[in-house]
Amino acid sequence: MRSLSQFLASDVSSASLQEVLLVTTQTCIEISSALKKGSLAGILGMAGNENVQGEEQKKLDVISNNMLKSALLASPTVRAIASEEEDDIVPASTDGEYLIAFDPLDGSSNIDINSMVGTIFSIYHQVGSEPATEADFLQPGKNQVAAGYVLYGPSTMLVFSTGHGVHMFTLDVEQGEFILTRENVKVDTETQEFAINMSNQRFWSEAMQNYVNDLVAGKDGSRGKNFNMRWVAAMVGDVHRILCRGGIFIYPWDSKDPNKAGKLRLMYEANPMGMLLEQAGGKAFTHTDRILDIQPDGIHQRVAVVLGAANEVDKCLSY
Ligand code: FBP
Repeated sequence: MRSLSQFLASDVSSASLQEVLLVTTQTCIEISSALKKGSLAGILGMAGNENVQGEEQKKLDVISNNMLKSALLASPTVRAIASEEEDDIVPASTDGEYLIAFDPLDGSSNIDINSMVGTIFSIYHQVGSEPATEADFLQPGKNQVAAGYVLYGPSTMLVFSTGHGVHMFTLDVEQGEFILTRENVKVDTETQEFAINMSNQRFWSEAMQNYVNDLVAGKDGSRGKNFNMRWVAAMVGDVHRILCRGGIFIYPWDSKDPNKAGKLRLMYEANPMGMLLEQAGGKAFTHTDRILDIQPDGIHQRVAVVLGAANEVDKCLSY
Protein backbone atom coordinates (compact mmCIF):
# COMPACT_ATOMS: atom_id res chain seq x y z
CA MET A 1 0.00 0.00 0.00
CA ARG A 2 1.86 3.08 -1.26
CA SER A 3 0.80 6.57 -0.24
CA LEU A 4 0.77 9.40 -2.78
CA SER A 5 3.92 10.94 -1.31
CA GLN A 6 5.76 7.59 -1.52
CA PHE A 7 4.55 7.14 -5.11
CA LEU A 8 5.65 10.65 -6.10
CA ALA A 9 9.05 10.22 -4.42
CA SER A 10 9.75 7.04 -6.40
CA ASP A 11 7.95 7.68 -9.72
CA VAL A 12 8.19 11.44 -10.35
CA SER A 13 11.79 12.60 -10.69
CA SER A 14 11.19 16.36 -10.49
CA ALA A 15 10.94 17.57 -6.87
CA SER A 16 9.09 20.70 -7.99
CA LEU A 17 6.46 18.65 -9.87
CA GLN A 18 6.06 16.46 -6.76
CA GLU A 19 5.49 19.66 -4.77
CA VAL A 20 2.89 21.12 -7.13
CA LEU A 21 0.98 17.80 -7.23
CA LEU A 22 1.05 17.57 -3.43
CA VAL A 23 -0.21 21.14 -2.97
CA THR A 24 -3.02 20.56 -5.49
CA THR A 25 -4.13 17.23 -4.05
CA GLN A 26 -3.82 18.33 -0.42
CA THR A 27 -6.14 21.25 -1.20
CA CYS A 28 -8.55 18.80 -2.84
CA ILE A 29 -8.64 16.84 0.44
CA GLU A 30 -9.77 20.08 2.12
CA ILE A 31 -12.40 20.63 -0.60
CA SER A 32 -13.55 17.03 -0.04
CA SER A 33 -14.04 17.73 3.69
CA ALA A 34 -16.04 20.88 2.92
CA LEU A 35 -18.25 18.89 0.52
CA LYS A 36 -18.79 16.09 3.06
CA LYS A 37 -20.23 18.60 5.56
CA GLY A 38 -22.87 19.56 2.97
CA SER A 39 -25.66 21.76 4.29
CA LEU A 40 -24.22 21.54 7.82
CA ALA A 41 -21.38 23.82 6.77
CA GLY A 42 -23.86 26.45 5.58
CA ILE A 43 -22.07 26.73 2.28
CA LEU A 44 -24.63 25.42 -0.19
CA GLY A 45 -26.25 28.81 -0.82
CA MET A 46 -25.92 30.78 -3.99
CA ALA A 47 -22.99 33.17 -4.16
CA GLY A 48 -24.36 36.58 -3.30
CA ASN A 49 -26.63 35.37 -0.46
CA GLU A 50 -25.95 36.47 3.08
CA ASN A 51 -25.86 34.18 6.09
CA VAL A 52 -27.30 35.02 9.52
CA GLN A 53 -24.18 36.92 10.53
CA GLY A 54 -24.64 39.11 7.48
CA GLU A 55 -21.58 37.52 5.86
CA GLU A 56 -21.74 36.68 2.20
CA GLN A 57 -22.42 32.98 1.56
CA LYS A 58 -20.39 31.48 -1.20
CA LYS A 59 -21.17 28.68 -3.57
CA LEU A 60 -18.86 25.70 -3.25
CA ASP A 61 -17.35 26.29 -6.67
CA VAL A 62 -16.27 29.79 -5.56
CA ILE A 63 -14.94 28.39 -2.26
CA SER A 64 -13.05 25.59 -4.05
CA ASN A 65 -11.60 28.08 -6.50
CA ASN A 66 -10.38 30.35 -3.70
CA MET A 67 -8.85 27.41 -1.81
CA LEU A 68 -6.89 26.18 -4.84
CA LYS A 69 -5.93 29.67 -5.88
CA SER A 70 -4.44 30.66 -2.53
CA ALA A 71 -2.67 27.32 -1.98
CA LEU A 72 -1.13 27.25 -5.46
CA LEU A 73 -0.13 30.91 -5.56
CA ALA A 74 1.68 30.42 -2.24
CA SER A 75 3.79 27.58 -3.65
CA PRO A 76 7.26 28.55 -4.91
CA THR A 77 6.85 26.07 -7.78
CA VAL A 78 3.88 27.91 -9.36
CA ARG A 79 4.33 30.73 -11.90
CA ALA A 80 0.63 31.36 -12.59
CA ILE A 81 -2.82 29.80 -12.50
CA ALA A 82 -5.80 29.82 -14.87
CA SER A 83 -9.19 28.76 -13.56
CA GLU A 84 -12.61 28.21 -15.07
CA GLU A 85 -13.83 30.55 -12.32
CA GLU A 86 -11.40 33.40 -13.12
CA ASP A 87 -11.73 35.74 -16.12
CA ASP A 88 -7.96 36.13 -16.48
CA ILE A 89 -4.86 34.21 -15.51
CA VAL A 90 -3.48 35.01 -12.06
CA PRO A 91 0.31 35.35 -11.94
CA ALA A 92 2.11 34.25 -8.76
CA SER A 93 4.79 36.38 -7.18
CA THR A 94 7.36 33.64 -7.68
CA ASP A 95 9.55 32.53 -10.55
CA GLY A 96 8.18 28.99 -10.23
CA GLU A 97 8.34 26.70 -13.23
CA TYR A 98 4.71 25.56 -13.56
CA LEU A 99 1.47 26.91 -14.97
CA ILE A 100 -1.65 25.25 -13.54
CA ALA A 101 -5.06 25.34 -15.23
CA PHE A 102 -8.01 23.95 -13.27
CA ASP A 103 -11.76 23.53 -13.04
CA PRO A 104 -12.20 23.79 -9.25
CA LEU A 105 -15.57 22.02 -9.13
CA ASP A 106 -16.66 20.31 -12.32
CA GLY A 107 -20.34 19.41 -12.49
CA SER A 108 -21.20 21.87 -9.74
CA SER A 109 -24.94 21.67 -10.45
CA ASN A 110 -24.70 18.15 -8.96
CA ILE A 111 -23.92 19.62 -5.53
CA ASP A 112 -27.56 20.49 -4.93
CA ILE A 113 -28.54 16.81 -5.39
CA ASN A 114 -25.60 15.37 -3.38
CA SER A 115 -24.17 13.73 -6.49
CA MET A 116 -20.69 13.40 -8.00
CA VAL A 117 -18.45 16.42 -8.62
CA GLY A 118 -14.70 16.79 -9.03
CA THR A 119 -11.66 19.03 -9.42
CA ILE A 120 -9.78 18.76 -12.74
CA PHE A 121 -6.19 20.01 -13.14
CA SER A 122 -3.67 20.42 -15.92
CA ILE A 123 0.01 21.34 -15.46
CA TYR A 124 2.39 22.92 -18.01
CA HIS A 125 5.95 24.20 -17.92
CA GLN A 126 6.27 27.96 -17.94
CA VAL A 127 7.57 28.96 -21.39
CA GLY A 128 7.79 32.76 -21.46
CA SER A 129 9.64 35.27 -19.37
CA GLU A 130 8.15 36.78 -16.23
CA PRO A 131 5.56 37.88 -15.37
CA ALA A 132 3.40 35.09 -16.83
CA THR A 133 0.79 36.10 -19.39
CA GLU A 134 -2.22 34.38 -20.92
CA ALA A 135 -0.09 33.63 -24.00
CA ASP A 136 2.12 31.34 -21.86
CA PHE A 137 -0.91 29.13 -21.17
CA LEU A 138 -1.82 28.79 -24.85
CA GLN A 139 0.09 25.56 -25.36
CA PRO A 140 -1.37 22.44 -26.97
CA GLY A 141 -2.48 19.72 -24.54
CA LYS A 142 0.36 17.44 -25.67
CA ASN A 143 2.68 19.78 -23.71
CA GLN A 144 1.00 18.92 -20.38
CA VAL A 145 3.54 17.59 -17.88
CA ALA A 146 0.76 16.20 -15.69
CA ALA A 147 -3.03 16.12 -15.63
CA GLY A 148 -5.69 14.57 -13.46
CA TYR A 149 -8.74 14.97 -11.31
CA VAL A 150 -10.04 14.39 -7.81
CA LEU A 151 -13.50 12.82 -7.84
CA TYR A 152 -15.71 13.54 -4.82
CA GLY A 153 -18.00 10.50 -4.82
CA PRO A 154 -18.83 7.84 -2.21
CA SER A 155 -15.07 7.78 -1.76
CA THR A 156 -12.71 10.56 -2.79
CA MET A 157 -10.37 9.43 -5.55
CA LEU A 158 -7.33 10.99 -7.19
CA VAL A 159 -6.55 9.95 -10.78
CA PHE A 160 -3.56 11.39 -12.59
CA SER A 161 -0.82 10.91 -15.12
CA THR A 162 2.62 12.45 -15.55
CA GLY A 163 2.95 10.82 -18.97
CA HIS A 164 3.76 7.34 -17.59
CA GLY A 165 0.35 5.69 -17.37
CA VAL A 166 -2.75 6.52 -15.37
CA HIS A 167 -2.86 5.78 -11.65
CA MET A 168 -5.75 5.83 -9.19
CA PHE A 169 -5.57 6.65 -5.49
CA THR A 170 -8.29 6.45 -2.84
CA LEU A 171 -8.44 8.90 0.06
CA ASP A 172 -7.87 7.26 3.44
CA VAL A 173 -10.03 9.69 5.41
CA GLU A 174 -8.59 8.70 8.83
CA GLN A 175 -4.99 9.24 7.72
CA GLY A 176 -5.82 12.19 5.46
CA GLU A 177 -3.78 10.82 2.58
CA PHE A 178 -4.27 9.24 -0.82
CA ILE A 179 -3.33 5.55 -1.16
CA LEU A 180 -2.49 3.94 -4.51
CA THR A 181 -5.33 1.54 -5.38
CA ARG A 182 -4.93 0.95 -9.17
CA GLU A 183 -1.83 1.28 -11.29
CA ASN A 184 -1.60 1.59 -15.09
CA VAL A 185 -5.30 1.72 -15.82
CA LYS A 186 -6.21 0.67 -19.39
CA VAL A 187 -9.42 1.31 -21.33
CA ASP A 188 -10.70 -1.50 -23.60
CA THR A 189 -10.71 -0.59 -27.29
CA GLU A 190 -14.31 -1.83 -27.69
CA THR A 191 -17.39 -0.85 -25.69
CA GLN A 192 -21.16 -1.17 -25.42
CA GLU A 193 -21.74 1.90 -23.24
CA PHE A 194 -22.09 5.55 -24.28
CA ALA A 195 -22.60 8.90 -22.52
CA ILE A 196 -24.24 11.87 -24.21
CA ASN A 197 -26.91 14.41 -23.25
CA MET A 198 -29.73 13.07 -25.47
CA SER A 199 -31.91 16.13 -24.82
CA ASN A 200 -29.75 18.03 -27.33
CA GLN A 201 -30.26 15.45 -30.08
CA ARG A 202 -32.23 17.68 -32.44
CA PHE A 203 -29.44 20.29 -32.39
CA TRP A 204 -26.61 17.90 -33.38
CA SER A 205 -25.15 17.49 -36.84
CA GLU A 206 -26.90 14.94 -39.04
CA ALA A 207 -23.83 12.70 -38.77
CA MET A 208 -23.97 12.70 -34.95
CA GLN A 209 -27.70 11.97 -35.03
CA ASN A 210 -27.07 9.02 -37.36
CA TYR A 211 -24.29 7.66 -35.14
CA VAL A 212 -26.39 7.81 -31.96
CA ASN A 213 -29.46 6.39 -33.76
CA ASP A 214 -27.31 3.39 -34.70
CA LEU A 215 -26.19 2.96 -31.06
CA VAL A 216 -29.79 3.10 -29.87
CA ALA A 217 -30.95 0.65 -32.57
CA GLY A 218 -28.69 -1.91 -30.86
CA LYS A 219 -28.85 -5.50 -32.10
CA ASP A 220 -31.56 -4.59 -34.61
CA GLY A 221 -29.42 -1.93 -36.34
CA SER A 222 -26.17 -1.81 -38.30
CA ARG A 223 -24.00 -2.14 -35.16
CA GLY A 224 -25.43 -5.57 -34.35
CA LYS A 225 -25.02 -5.17 -30.58
CA ASN A 226 -26.91 -3.45 -27.77
CA PHE A 227 -25.55 -0.32 -26.07
CA ASN A 228 -26.25 0.97 -22.56
CA MET A 229 -26.38 4.70 -21.79
CA ARG A 230 -25.15 6.60 -18.70
CA TRP A 231 -24.94 10.38 -18.00
CA VAL A 232 -23.54 11.69 -14.70
CA ALA A 233 -23.84 15.36 -15.83
CA ALA A 234 -20.32 15.90 -14.51
CA MET A 235 -17.60 15.05 -17.02
CA VAL A 236 -15.34 13.99 -14.18
CA GLY A 237 -17.82 11.24 -13.22
CA ASP A 238 -18.34 10.08 -16.80
CA VAL A 239 -14.60 9.95 -17.50
CA HIS A 240 -14.01 8.07 -14.24
CA ARG A 241 -16.55 5.45 -15.29
CA ILE A 242 -14.82 5.09 -18.67
CA LEU A 243 -11.41 4.64 -17.01
CA CYS A 244 -12.93 2.02 -14.67
CA ARG A 245 -15.07 -0.01 -17.09
CA GLY A 246 -14.80 1.48 -20.58
CA GLY A 247 -17.20 3.43 -22.77
CA ILE A 248 -17.42 6.53 -24.93
CA PHE A 249 -18.25 10.08 -23.78
CA ILE A 250 -19.49 12.66 -26.28
CA TYR A 251 -20.27 16.35 -25.90
CA PRO A 252 -20.78 17.41 -29.53
CA TRP A 253 -21.12 20.90 -30.92
CA ASP A 254 -24.73 21.75 -31.64
CA SER A 255 -26.67 24.25 -33.72
CA LYS A 256 -27.59 26.34 -30.64
CA ASP A 257 -24.00 27.61 -30.83
CA PRO A 258 -23.27 29.59 -34.02
CA ASN A 259 -19.53 28.90 -33.54
CA LYS A 260 -20.12 25.13 -33.45
CA ALA A 261 -17.59 25.00 -30.62
CA GLY A 262 -19.19 22.61 -28.12
CA LYS A 263 -19.76 23.23 -24.41
CA LEU A 264 -16.67 21.88 -22.66
CA ARG A 265 -13.56 23.91 -21.96
CA LEU A 266 -10.38 22.91 -23.77
CA MET A 267 -7.93 23.91 -21.03
CA TYR A 268 -9.85 22.80 -17.93
CA GLU A 269 -11.73 19.72 -19.19
CA ALA A 270 -10.84 18.41 -22.67
CA ASN A 271 -7.02 18.61 -22.44
CA PRO A 272 -6.56 17.02 -19.00
CA MET A 273 -9.14 14.30 -19.71
CA GLY A 274 -7.66 13.83 -23.20
CA MET A 275 -4.23 13.18 -21.69
CA LEU A 276 -5.67 10.63 -19.23
CA LEU A 277 -7.59 8.81 -21.96
CA GLU A 278 -4.59 8.60 -24.27
CA GLN A 279 -2.36 7.44 -21.42
CA ALA A 280 -4.91 4.69 -20.74
CA GLY A 281 -4.90 3.55 -24.38
CA GLY A 282 -8.06 5.38 -25.42
CA LYS A 283 -8.59 8.32 -27.77
CA ALA A 284 -9.77 11.92 -27.39
CA PHE A 285 -10.93 13.98 -30.37
CA THR A 286 -13.18 16.86 -31.31
CA HIS A 287 -15.38 15.92 -34.28
CA THR A 288 -12.28 16.41 -36.47
CA ASP A 289 -9.02 16.79 -34.54
CA ARG A 290 -6.97 15.10 -31.84
CA ILE A 291 -7.67 17.24 -28.76
CA LEU A 292 -4.05 17.28 -27.53
CA ASP A 293 -2.91 18.79 -30.88
CA ILE A 294 -5.20 21.84 -30.70
CA GLN A 295 -3.39 25.17 -30.49
CA PRO A 296 -5.58 27.10 -27.99
CA ASP A 297 -6.65 30.61 -28.94
CA GLY A 298 -7.85 31.61 -25.46
CA ILE A 299 -7.86 30.16 -21.94
CA HIS A 300 -11.65 29.75 -21.91
CA GLN A 301 -11.94 28.20 -25.40
CA ARG A 302 -14.68 25.58 -25.82
CA VAL A 303 -14.46 22.44 -27.96
CA ALA A 304 -16.55 19.45 -28.98
CA VAL A 305 -15.39 16.26 -27.25
CA VAL A 306 -15.48 12.59 -28.28
CA LEU A 307 -13.36 10.43 -25.97
CA GLY A 308 -13.05 6.89 -24.70
CA ALA A 309 -12.62 3.41 -26.21
CA ALA A 310 -10.28 3.77 -29.21
CA ASN A 311 -12.31 1.76 -31.75
CA GLU A 312 -15.58 3.40 -30.74
CA VAL A 313 -14.09 6.90 -31.07
CA ASP A 314 -12.88 5.91 -34.57
CA LYS A 315 -16.34 4.58 -35.37
CA CYS A 316 -18.02 7.79 -34.21
CA LEU A 317 -15.65 9.98 -36.23
CA SER A 318 -16.18 7.80 -39.34
CA TYR A 319 -19.78 9.12 -39.48
P1 FBP B 1 -19.64 22.96 -15.03
O1 FBP B 1 -18.16 22.80 -14.85
O2 FBP B 1 -20.08 24.37 -15.11
O3 FBP B 1 -20.39 22.21 -13.99
O4 FBP B 1 -20.07 22.38 -16.50
C1 FBP B 1 -19.42 21.30 -17.16
C2 FBP B 1 -20.30 20.10 -17.23
O5 FBP B 1 -20.91 19.95 -15.99
C3 FBP B 1 -19.56 18.81 -17.57
O6 FBP B 1 -18.86 18.35 -16.46
C4 FBP B 1 -20.71 17.90 -17.96
O7 FBP B 1 -20.31 16.84 -18.77
C5 FBP B 1 -21.63 18.83 -18.66
O8 FBP B 1 -21.35 20.15 -18.17
C6 FBP B 1 -23.07 18.52 -18.41
O9 FBP B 1 -23.81 19.26 -19.27
P2 FBP B 1 -25.40 19.15 -19.41
O10 FBP B 1 -25.92 20.33 -18.69
O11 FBP B 1 -25.64 19.19 -20.88
O12 FBP B 1 -25.85 17.85 -18.80
